[in-house]
Amino acid sequence: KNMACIFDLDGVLVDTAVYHYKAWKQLANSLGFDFTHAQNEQLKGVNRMCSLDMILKWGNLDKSESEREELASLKNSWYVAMISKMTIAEVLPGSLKLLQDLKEQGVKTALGSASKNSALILERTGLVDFFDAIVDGNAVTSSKPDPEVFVKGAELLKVANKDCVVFEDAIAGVQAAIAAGMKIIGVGETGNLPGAQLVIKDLSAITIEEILSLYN
Ligand code: G16
Ligand code: MG
Repeated sequence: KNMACIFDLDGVLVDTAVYHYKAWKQLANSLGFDFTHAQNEQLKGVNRMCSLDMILKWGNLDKSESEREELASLKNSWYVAMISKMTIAEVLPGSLKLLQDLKEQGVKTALGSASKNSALILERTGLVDFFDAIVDGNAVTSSKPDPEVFVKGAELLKVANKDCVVFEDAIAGVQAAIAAGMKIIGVGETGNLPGAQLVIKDLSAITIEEILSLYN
């Protein structure tokens, strides 16, 4: 079957969500406020500038365009310092095995990430060679929940949208995959990701057979 698997990066393949959280929290604190864990959930999958805008709103702060650019690049410098030290140990359970199995069985794969730092993360963790196509924050103009990132992946793989399965940990990402007309396997806590066909704890909890059975 001409189908494909499209993987989100942060929170699905690698454990970088914790670094985003630390860096955004440090930025908010430096501006004199804080935000909750529940608020942080809303930032997942959302691109850098949109995340900053949400955070500034929570802190009731109004900033000019140039101040916003500065704050975003400050957060990014802290984040990049953290991910520069990442190792293969931060690849989430089951990710490597599933990517290996998919490659062995000739199932096409794409990365569908909002991050502009995906190249560094894939290089640090040794995952880059498992993807037939890479679509990240540098390749799109609209952020999840817009479907652009996944639609571009399907186009590059030459697979119909309806024959793509998206693996996502974020609400915004699940919404993007729904808008693209794709199937969704949620990664994380059940109940957190309405709209997913299936929610698993991590990628060790799924096999290729189970992925293919979504089509029956
Ligand atoms: C990720 C994260 C988001 C982050 C975004 C942009 O997306 O989940 O929290 O804001 O990328 O990242 P960067 O600042 O590195 O460009 P995904 O889609 O991989 O989960
Ligand atoms: Mg994610």
